[in-house]
Amino acid sequence: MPIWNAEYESMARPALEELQLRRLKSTVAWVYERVPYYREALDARGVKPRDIKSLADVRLLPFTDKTALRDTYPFGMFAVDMEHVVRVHSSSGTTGKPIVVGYTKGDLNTWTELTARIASAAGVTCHDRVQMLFLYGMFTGGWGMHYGVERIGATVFPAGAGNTERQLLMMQDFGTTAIVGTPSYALYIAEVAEQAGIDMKALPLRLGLFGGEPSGEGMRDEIQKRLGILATDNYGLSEVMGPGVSGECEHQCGLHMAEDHFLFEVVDPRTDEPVAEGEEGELIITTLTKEAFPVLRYRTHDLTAVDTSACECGRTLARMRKVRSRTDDMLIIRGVNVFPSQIEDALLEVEGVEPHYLIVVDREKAMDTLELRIEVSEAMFSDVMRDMVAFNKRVAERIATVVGLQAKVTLVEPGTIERSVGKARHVVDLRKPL
Ligand code: DLL
Repeated sequence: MPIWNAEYESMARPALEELQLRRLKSTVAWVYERVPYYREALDARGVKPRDIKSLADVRLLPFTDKTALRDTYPFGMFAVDMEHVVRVHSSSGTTGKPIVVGYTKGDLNTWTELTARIASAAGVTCHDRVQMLFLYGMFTGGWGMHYGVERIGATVFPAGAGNTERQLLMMQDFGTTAIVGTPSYALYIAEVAEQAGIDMKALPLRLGLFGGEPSGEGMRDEIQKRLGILATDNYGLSEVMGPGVSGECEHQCGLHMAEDHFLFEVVDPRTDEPVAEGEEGELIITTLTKEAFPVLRYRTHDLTAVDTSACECGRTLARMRKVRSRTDDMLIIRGVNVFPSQIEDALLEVEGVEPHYLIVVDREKAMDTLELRIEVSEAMFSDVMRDMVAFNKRVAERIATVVGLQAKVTLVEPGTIERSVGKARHVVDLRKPL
């Protein structure tokens, strides 16, 4: 299959490293001049942009984490004036204080190139009709993939997430050949289709590009079998760009990383020391070409391992193993990133909620479910049904506002949630690894 940008995707490693070093030096100089946060962080370590002389010198730079991005909310990490920012996105999950990221025209062009790259690696061509199942809006998934697919010249149906019956109707009537969305939604579509008696394998659908949440080989097999397609995985995060950071080619043997635009490190999260190739650790990303929102050594909290061996497709870009877990407690529920602490804060704001609660995440017919089992005070645990229903509604509304997810709220009698002598267990994730 042809490579979208063979010049960069199949570069010899020495030339790639030379390019990375040049770009790293200019990124460090760029943020030092333009972003007070980075200038202070570099000064505090006694590091000047001129100290970056080799790629290994990236380790002189400070790590950046979510806290820094939150503390500078909304635009404090932008390295250009707003007049040069043409698009803003934010991380999913919070309406409280999301992480806000910006793009210049140049950034959008790079982003489009990189999503075109992964769509093309999966096999999308100008002959495809691509139905977008990702959310559009502040989430990077919809828009990010949309422009890349369009650049390839494929026909895009920007359906967005949800309304599964209509999605199926479009797939049948418009002759959709590829879908782009979360793997769990793809599986849900397969189930709805089966119930409706639609034979997906008889449709022209042949490809699926999935990402935004972890999924294993078991999930891939299911999707491929039930939809009759080839399914590839792609990875990214808003803080460094969105989708397009890495993605699988048709050989499905790891996600080719856009090393010409990002410098990737894998470190042992306990010691912060680099791990050997093939060993698992936390992925750390430094952007090399971003203008509006560059990041130095961003801690993704995602666990993976890197493989630089040759791939049959001819790309020389290293591949990262599918991300299956994280170093922190972030949950991804129906594609929305949620920290248990956010749920706790929202819950405790509602009068009558006791700090004894359990967050139960499960999966019903391939769709994630969120249930909150909450102990209410003796006074609240009234037998007046009307009061209980109103209380339930208040809690569910609060969660929907803060976290952006519909939750089932179950009130339980005081004293019924297991107490713990050590760390309280607030989250039960019953989803079986797929
Ligand atoms: O999920 C960007 C994206 C959209 C990637 C569409 C691919 C396709 P965020 O909402 O900021 O951005 O969430 C980023 O989601 O740190 C991972 O923990 C997780 N994640 C994203 N893609 C994958 C994947 C988008 N393919 C966070 N496998 C990341 C596993 C993934 N985890």
